[in-house]
Amino acid sequence: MGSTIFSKIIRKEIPADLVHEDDQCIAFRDINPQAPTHILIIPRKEIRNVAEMEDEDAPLLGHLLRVARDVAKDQGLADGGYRLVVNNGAAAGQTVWHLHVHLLGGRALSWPPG
Ligand code: DGP
Repeated sequence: MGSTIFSKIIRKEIPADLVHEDDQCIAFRDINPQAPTHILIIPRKEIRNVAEMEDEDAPLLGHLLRVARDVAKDQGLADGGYRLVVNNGAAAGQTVWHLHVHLLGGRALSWPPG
């Protein structure tokens, strides 16, 4: 049994606005959006973050990027551009300890990030 809020979303114990679902991952809208489109892509497998992924997880993380590409296209972001963010660790702003890719788009995004 997973211990984070995202495990509860995966198990459908709490609701989320799902935009994609397959055997390896789900994608849903962030509850606190930082851009007009802000979607989280998360593996079903419980991996705390990139630092704690196993080498064998590399294809799974590649799958998350492939899904991010397809969701971005579905959301109409492919032409204008979008940003993918993976916060790793507290200093980077990670607050949920289940690996997730943020997909942000629909506005101009400045660089460098805060
Ligand atoms: P991070 O700071 O990188 O760990 O991002 C965690 C994100 O998760 C943050 O943007 C808010 C989002 N979030 C936290 N709890 C929930 C929830 O219950 N539902 C949804 N949809 N998003 C959540």
